[in-house]
Amino acid sequence: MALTLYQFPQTGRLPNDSPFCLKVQAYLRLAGLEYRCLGVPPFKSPTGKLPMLDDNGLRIPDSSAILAHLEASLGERALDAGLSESERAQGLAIQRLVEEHLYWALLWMRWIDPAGWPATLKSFFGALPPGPRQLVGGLIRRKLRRDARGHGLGLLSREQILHRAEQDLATLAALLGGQAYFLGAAPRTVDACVYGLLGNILGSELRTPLTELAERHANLKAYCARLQARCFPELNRA
Ligand SMILES: N[C@@H](CCC(=O)N[C@@H](CS)C(=O)NCC(=O)O)C(=O)O
Repeated sequence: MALTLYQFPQTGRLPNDSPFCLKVQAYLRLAGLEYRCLGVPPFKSPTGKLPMLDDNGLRIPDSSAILAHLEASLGERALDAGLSESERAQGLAIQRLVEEHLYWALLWMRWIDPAGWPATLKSFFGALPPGPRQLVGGLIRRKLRRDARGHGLGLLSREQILHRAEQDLATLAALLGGQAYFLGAAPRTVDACVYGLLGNILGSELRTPLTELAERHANLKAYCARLQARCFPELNRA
């Protein structure tokens, strides 16, 4: 397999500050697959979003489609091999909580919240001169504000969004309990999904109010550190 991951250019210490790009990298590391990364703008992907994987010329946009493709290629070595129907259902429910709800709270805190925006602008567009930085950053911010309203979470107040995120994080902490990973002793695809977002909440230099909310849960912090050490040991050495 010759795998190339198209993702946003790396801007901080994490392999990627995009939760969906970090998810795919975490999966590739957990599955022990060799890959290379290319930093590109999102319009390079047919969906206008990243990540996208190139597997020997076959281009696959969407992190979940990428994981499904790789799981099918791995057969018995797939991360989810041997899971029962009920475990797969639990994994999907957790994934949806993280990607279809908590993700939007992080997006809002980074991109829309006036308190978070200056740090986001600097982190993602700091390489641009001040004029283009404001222009390009502002255009993307406007699009993401529209997207967050379309999703629905972006129609709520800041306090309501924080409350929802607090509920999501407490739910994740309760579901994880004392287990090493969400479905037991071994990491599965759901853990790549959760780490993509939780790694961004807890491990990015781009701190938001969600960082403190997540830090209240010792088991989520330990889980994140466990996955980071397993997937990206180079970060622990840095
Ligand atoms: N369902 C997609 C979501 C990917 C996604 O939302 N990517 C974001 C970055 S985290 C993106 O490319 N946003 C660019 C945009 O919306 O313009 C997946 O799982 O890959």
